Amino acid sequence: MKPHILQLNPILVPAINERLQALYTMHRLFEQPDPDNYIRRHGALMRGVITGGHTGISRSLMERLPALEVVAVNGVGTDAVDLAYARQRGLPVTGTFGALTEDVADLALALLLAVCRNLCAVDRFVRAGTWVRQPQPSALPLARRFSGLRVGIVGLGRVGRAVATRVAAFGCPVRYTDLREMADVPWTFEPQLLQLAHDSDALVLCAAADQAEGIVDAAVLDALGPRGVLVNVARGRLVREDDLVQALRERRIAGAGLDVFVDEPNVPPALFDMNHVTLQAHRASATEETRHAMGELVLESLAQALAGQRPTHSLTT
Ligand code: 8YV
Repeated sequence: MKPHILQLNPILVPAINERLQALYTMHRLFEQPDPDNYIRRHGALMRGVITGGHTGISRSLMERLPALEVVAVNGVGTDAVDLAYARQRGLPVTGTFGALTEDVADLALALLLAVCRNLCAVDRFVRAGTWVRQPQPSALPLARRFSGLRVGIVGLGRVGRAVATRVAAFGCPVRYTDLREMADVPWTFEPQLLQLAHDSDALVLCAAADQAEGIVDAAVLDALGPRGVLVNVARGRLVREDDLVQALRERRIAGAGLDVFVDEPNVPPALFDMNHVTLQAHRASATEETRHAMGELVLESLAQALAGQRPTHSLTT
């Protein structure tokens, strides 16, 4: 009999879905009209869970899955999984570590360039026919040069390092903050986020959110200042969103490029009218290449755990 796997989020790569279907009896909870009732009826069968980084899995759901042997996160963020409970139960929680680094860093760079060069606002200006109606050069404000800006990286993990490498190629001096200084990188460590913001033209958030909720608040935004740009490709809740909206509204920072939000898919409506903000829909890892590689790691983790081995990418066992 094929093992039963509970899937909390869709996977958008057909080849991965085909292999999941061939190997397992898949239960796609996101397609169920009454998920609670579905778990009541089938929860006892589930030996594995596949979930997204942002979705994770609650302790209460894990408690309703008594046969559970593995939680495979199709992502790198495990902040939405109760890791302490998983450890206590001896459950491996796996991630797709390393698979999405390049694409997330690429999107951070795209957002830096988009905000500095007003890419999306100017695109809207052209599409709306405004250029024809207002052909004078003064109809658009001058943009900001990105090359050479001082970039501060918050969280120098795999993604932070990949962002640092990219912006260094644009001639940007790089500083970073993290829980500790890293001896193997050429960039300058700054232990205080407030000081890093003060010394940066652009702050790029690449940190795990587990112990860093709300670290970017009004004081940090004011330290970044009216010429400063904030980019977030990590988690919305690293930022106090109300403080960010207010700082943008009052032009206390110059702009923001945001892929993640506190309450996705809900984005503060105040941001919709701001031309100095570029918005994405949590898309940093959403390329064919990365999602394929992530799917392979999910398949590998399930296979290892269900064969009684410790999954290579387990965080908890
Ligand atoms: C994905 C993410 O959007 O890796 C993460 O933690 O948030 C993203 O890469 C998500 O996990 C896809 O399911």
